[in-house]
Amino acid sequence: MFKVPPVPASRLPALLRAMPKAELHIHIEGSLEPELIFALAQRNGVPLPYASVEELRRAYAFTNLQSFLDIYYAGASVLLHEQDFYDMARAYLARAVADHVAHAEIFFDPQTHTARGVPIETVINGLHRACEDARTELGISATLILCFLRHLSEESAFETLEQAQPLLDKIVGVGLDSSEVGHPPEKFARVFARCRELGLHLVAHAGEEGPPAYIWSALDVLKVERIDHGVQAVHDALLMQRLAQDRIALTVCPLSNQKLQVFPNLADHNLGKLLDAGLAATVNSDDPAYFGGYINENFTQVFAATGLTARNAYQLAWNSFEASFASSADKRNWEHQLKEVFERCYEHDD
Ligand code: ES4
Ligand code: ZN
Repeated sequence: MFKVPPVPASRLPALLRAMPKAELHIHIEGSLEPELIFALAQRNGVPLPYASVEELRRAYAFTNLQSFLDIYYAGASVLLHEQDFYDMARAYLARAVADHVAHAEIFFDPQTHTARGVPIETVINGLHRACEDARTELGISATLILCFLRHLSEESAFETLEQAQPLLDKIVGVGLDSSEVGHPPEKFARVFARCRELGLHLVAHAGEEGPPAYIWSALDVLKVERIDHGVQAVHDALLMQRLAQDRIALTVCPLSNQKLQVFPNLADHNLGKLLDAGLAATVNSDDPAYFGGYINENFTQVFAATGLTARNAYQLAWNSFEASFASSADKRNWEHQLKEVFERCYEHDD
C-alpha cells in the first residue's frame, strides 16, 4: 500500500465517490426500489397491500432486523419470472457503476423465491445473465453468492443446495443471512461442510445483532472466509486479535446499522475502531433500497459522522478488493487503479 497524504476535508467526499471499490455485501432483493416493486407487481398481476409508491416507502419504518425482514420478504413477492430477476440485478449494477463499483459479489436468497413456487433456475439464470451482460455492457465485474436463510431448517438449506447443484458454475460461494439471534452458525455446520467440499467460497452474517460467540463459530465451525457485519467483535478482545491476525474481512454496512438501531447514531459507529485495530473492514450498502443509500452514500455519511480520513478511505477500498473472491490479476489491476485515483487527487493540489 502507498502512504496516503492528508486530503482537505472539503475534498474527501468527492474522493470517496470517485475511488474504485468492490461491494461485497449487497442483498439483491434489498436493492428493489419501491418504483420497481410497483412496476413488477403490475407486470405480473401481483396484488400489493400498498396503494402507492409513497405509501410503500412510508412503511419502511423498521426498528430492528426482524421488523425490516418482514417488509423485505413482502417486497420480494413481486419477483416471478427470469426477466424480473434480470431487471432487478441490472438496475442494481447500473447504480453500482455510477458509484464506481468495479466489482460486486451479490447475495441472493433462493428460499424466499422457491417457497413461493419460483424454480431456483429462474432465479439464478436471471441474476447470472444480468451479471454477464453488465460485464460487457457496463464494464463492471459481478458474481453471485447464494445465501441460506438461517431462520429455516438445516434440511431446507440442504434441499436448496441440491436444487442449486446443476447451477453451481454460476455462483462463487454461499452465505448465511436473515434473523440472526436464536439461529447460531452451528445450525448449518453440515451444510457449510458440504459446500466447502464442493469448492465454494464461504461467508456468513455474524455479529450484526448477535454476540461475538456467533463470529467465533462462523470462523471455527463454518470455516467462513469473511464475516458479514461483525461489528459486535469489539466486545471481545481475543476475537479482535484473531480477526486481525488472520486478515478476516468484515463487510460493514453503516447505514444498515443505523436504520436497524445497531448504532442509532452514525457518529457512534465503530468502523474507525475496527480499522485502528488492524481489521480488514470494508464498507457496503446491505439493502440500499431500504436503508437510505447505495455504497457511496454509506461512505460519505459514515466518514462525515465519524471523522475518518483519506488514509482510511484508501484502506477500506483496498481491503474490498483484497477480500473479494476475484482473481489475483483482477485484484492487482483494481488496486492499481485505486492508487492512480488517489495520486491524481494530489496533482490538483493548489
Ligand atoms: C439482511 Cl441487514 C440483514 N441482515 C440479515 N439478513 C439480511 N437479509 C437481507 N438483509
Ligand atoms: Zn446483510
